[in-house]
Amino acid sequence: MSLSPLSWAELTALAEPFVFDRLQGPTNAQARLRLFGQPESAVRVTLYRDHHAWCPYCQKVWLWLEEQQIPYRIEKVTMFCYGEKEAWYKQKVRSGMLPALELDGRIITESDDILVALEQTFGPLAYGMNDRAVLPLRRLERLLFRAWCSWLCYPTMSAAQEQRNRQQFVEVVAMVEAALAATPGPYFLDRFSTVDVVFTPYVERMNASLFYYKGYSLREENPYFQAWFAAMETRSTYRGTQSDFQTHVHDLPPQMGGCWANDDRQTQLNQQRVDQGPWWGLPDVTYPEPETAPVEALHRVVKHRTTLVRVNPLADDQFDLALRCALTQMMTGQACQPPAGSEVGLRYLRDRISVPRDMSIYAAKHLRSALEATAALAGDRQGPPISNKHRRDQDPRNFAADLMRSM
Ligand SMILES: N[C@@H](CCC(=O)N[C@@H](CS)C(=O)NCC(=O)O)C(=O)O
Repeated sequence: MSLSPLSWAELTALAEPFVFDRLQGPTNAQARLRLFGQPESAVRVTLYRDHHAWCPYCQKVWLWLEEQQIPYRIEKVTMFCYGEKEAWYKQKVRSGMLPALELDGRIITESDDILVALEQTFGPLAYGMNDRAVLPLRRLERLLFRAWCSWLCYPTMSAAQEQRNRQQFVEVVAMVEAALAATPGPYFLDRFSTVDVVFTPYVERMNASLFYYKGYSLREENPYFQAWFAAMETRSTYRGTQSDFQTHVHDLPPQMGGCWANDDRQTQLNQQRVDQGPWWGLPDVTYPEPETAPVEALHRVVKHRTTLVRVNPLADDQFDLALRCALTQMMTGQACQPPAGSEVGLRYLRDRISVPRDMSIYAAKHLRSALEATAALAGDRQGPPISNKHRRDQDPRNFAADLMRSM
């Protein structure tokens, strides 16, 4: 039996129990100011990072500040791949590159230099960036990064070349596994430290992109990586910055200049699963799902519903109804028949939920699943494909009114 869709008033009432303190609560991508219980007058730091939380070097600085509980302001800037760089930012940082940090009025760029400046001011995160124990691990991280790029970001002319690139990456992974095995706990040194922060952004992106483009599961094939990811996921700081597979595999190509899939059967299966579900059980997250995940997803959609309806390729009335059907299905678990032809609009949104920009990883799994289940009742047409060259479909100017409201 199909339910009739709940009204926005009913959905808003269901979303109400979700309360979240962006300023003082757990790490989140929406905050513009983080105080950690201190007065605003204590703020000495402004972090300039990208609107969508896609920039890996920004994640590194973001995670460090959250771990150290340094009060800071966040200013969001557009990346070239999804829009036009703000003129005020180019006046501060001529290259427009991210991240940048303002510390007591001084602008610092380059994420490693930023971390060094932060630790000189506020103290190191367990170990300093230039500590004797840290330097070789930082070099190993760059070696891993280069092996990943060589495999993922260049087209290969032959199966033998593809195999060599894979082998080269796997050999560096074995070195990282050995480094992780050399300490008693799950982290790179004897306790959580700046080294884990340095590895986080690209290891997360490697896990997603190799699963999708190469049929290789970094997290599942390497026990020490698995333990490291699991340990990272015990930290609310990491959970707040953590993205999901679907977001990363489509935000990386325009940032990296392309990601090249091999033609393995496993790759095809993984691509189908990441794009079209089911999203449960993917090796992008393993910590237990919080009970609040569906209501979080609802809360976020209700808040931005006017813009979501406006930017959707379907007519406003048709998508408004279809979206309410999907949300009704998400909150009640019962099917709600959407209007004929609305599957394209529902899948358009399914493909553009961005984690953690819009919501946490489990909230997104609920929302993607409800959108897909509802779309499937209408038909099997997919939404317009996502470009590999740019993501101007995500231009933050389309969401300008919402951005003002979320300040
Ligand atoms: N070495 C720099 C690299 C920074 C970098 O490559 N930033 C990219 C984003 S991840 C950037 O700002 N690109 C310009 C843009 O996309 O707008 C650092 O560590 O901070």
